Amino acid sequence: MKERLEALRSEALDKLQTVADAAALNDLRVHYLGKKGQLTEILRGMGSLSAEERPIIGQVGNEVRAAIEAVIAEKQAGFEQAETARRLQAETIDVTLPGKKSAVGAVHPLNKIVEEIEDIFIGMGYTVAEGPEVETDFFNFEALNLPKNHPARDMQDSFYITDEILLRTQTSPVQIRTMKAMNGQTPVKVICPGKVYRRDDDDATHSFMFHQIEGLVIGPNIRMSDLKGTLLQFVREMYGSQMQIRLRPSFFPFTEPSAEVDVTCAQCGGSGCRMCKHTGWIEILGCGMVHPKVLEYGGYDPKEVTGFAFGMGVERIALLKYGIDDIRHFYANDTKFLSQFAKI
Ligand code: 2NL
Repeated sequence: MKERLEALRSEALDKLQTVADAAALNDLRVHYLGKKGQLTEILRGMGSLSAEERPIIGQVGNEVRAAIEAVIAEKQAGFEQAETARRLQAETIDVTLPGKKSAVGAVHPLNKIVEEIEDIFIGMGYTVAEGPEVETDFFNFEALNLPKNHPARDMQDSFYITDEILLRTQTSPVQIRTMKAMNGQTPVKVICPGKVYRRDDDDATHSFMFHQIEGLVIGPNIRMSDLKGTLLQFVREMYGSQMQIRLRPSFFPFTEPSAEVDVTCAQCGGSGCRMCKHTGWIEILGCGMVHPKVLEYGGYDPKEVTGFAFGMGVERIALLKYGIDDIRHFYANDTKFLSQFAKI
C-alpha cells in the first residue's frame, strides 16, 4: 500500500510539472485529491490493515496529500501571477495619447440677448417676472383692453386650446398677473421675458414661436418723459453711448398714447444705408402709457397712479445686433451657426 501511495505521488508530481493551465490543474486536483479521487481510493483499503500498520500508512497518505497540495498551490500561484501579468499588459493605457475633446455648449444667442437686456433693467431697479405660456383669454386679451371680437385677437392669429385657453401671444399677461399680485401697491417695475406664439407662416422674419421682453412701470406721476428717459438709457447701454432714439406715434389697444421707437442705425451711424433703408433709423420696440382700463384690470385706480409699458421682439434685436438675415437660423440647432456666438 505504501508503494501504491508513493507511485501515486510520483505520477501526480510528474503530471503537475507539465500542467498547462488553471483548468487542467483543477482537473488534476480532483483526479488525485478529490472525494472520489485516487488518494481516497487507495486509502479506502486501510480497513484491512493491522493496527500497527494503520498509523504508518495513514501518515504516508498525509505526506503524499501534503506533497501534491504543495505543488498544486505553487502551480496555482504561478498561473495567477501569469494571468495578472497578462491583464496588466492587455489593459495598459498610454497616458501620453491625446484625449478626446468633449464639445462644450454655450448660451444660445437669443438667451444671451435676453440676459443682457435683463441685466440692463436690473441695473435700473427692475425685477424679472415669468409666467405661464398657456394662458386664459382673460389674462392674454380681456385684461389688455382687447375685448371679444377685437380684430387683433382673431382666432386665425392665435393657438387656441379651448374657447377660453390659448398659447400666450405676448408676455403682457405676466405683467397683468404681477399687477394683481401687487394688490394695488406701488411702485411696479418689472420686465417679463419669454416665449410667445402666433399662427404665422414661418419665413425669414416670422415664426409661430418667438421671444419677447416687455417692461412695465406703475407709480404716482409716472410720465411719458420717464418712459423716454428709460428707453434712451437702455438703448445707450445696449448699443453704445452715442445712440439716439426717436418716438413715432402709433397705436396699441393696451397703451394710450402709444409710440414706436427707432434707434440710430448702428450700421451707418445715422447717415443712411441699405440696412436702415436710407432713413438712418431702425425700429426696435413699441411702447406707451398704460391704458386706464388696463390699470383697472390690474387692480389700480387710474386716478391715483399712471404707468408706462414697452415691448420688444428678442429675435429682431438679435438679427440687428449680429447682422443675421433669417430668424429660422435661431431654431435650426445647427451647431455651425450656434458655435459662432460662443466667443462673442
Ligand atoms: C411690440 C409692442 C408693447 C406693451 C407691449 C403692455 C403691457 C401691459 C400694459 C400695457 Cl401689462 N402695455 N405692453 C405696450 C406697448 C407695446 O409691445 O411691438 N412688441 C413686440
